[in-house]
Amino acid sequence: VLQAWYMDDSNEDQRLPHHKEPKEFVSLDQLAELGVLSWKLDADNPDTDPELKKIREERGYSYLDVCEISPEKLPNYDEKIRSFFEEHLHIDEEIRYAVAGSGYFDVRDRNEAWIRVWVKKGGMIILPAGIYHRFTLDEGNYIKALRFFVGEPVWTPYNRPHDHLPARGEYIKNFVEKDV
Ligand code: KMT
Ligand code: NI
Repeated sequence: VLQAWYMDDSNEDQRLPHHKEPKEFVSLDQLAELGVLSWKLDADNPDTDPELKKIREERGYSYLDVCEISPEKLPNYDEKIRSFFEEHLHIDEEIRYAVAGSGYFDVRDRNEAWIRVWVKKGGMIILPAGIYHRFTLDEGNYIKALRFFVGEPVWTPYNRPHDHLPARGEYIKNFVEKDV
């Protein structure tokens, strides 16, 4: 449901796994040290799932919508796919919960190496404000994700470099410079 690994540096198809040789996996605890939180939830019952309800209440995720990525369902599909894969940050958390399909959320570690996080059905991920990241579909070419937000959603991506933003400074202070 949730797996993470360091990426190779080949420029091949972004939808391929891009494992290093040999594979180098990253634990969910290591992700948490970068501020990336994740849960495995019951994706067949998101409406009644007490665990999801608790996460939403504790973190104040009042807003919810559904984002389905497929050529049929997403307007401007090709352009969106391209822009999701541009390295960027947000000034708020990016919260996604895969209820069908799967995809890769790539995040930068402390040393700027790419970690690929494979989120499959039942996987929920929170990227902290200010982390540089990108998204791509995998070879399955489909994801249906719930998107959450605290209050009115703002999805603005700030493509790298946007290091002067307060959210970036906060992220660095909390997760890059901190000894863990
Ligand atoms: C984003 O912000 O990158 C997206 O919404 C795409 C991933 S959501 C499945
Ligand atoms: Ni994003």
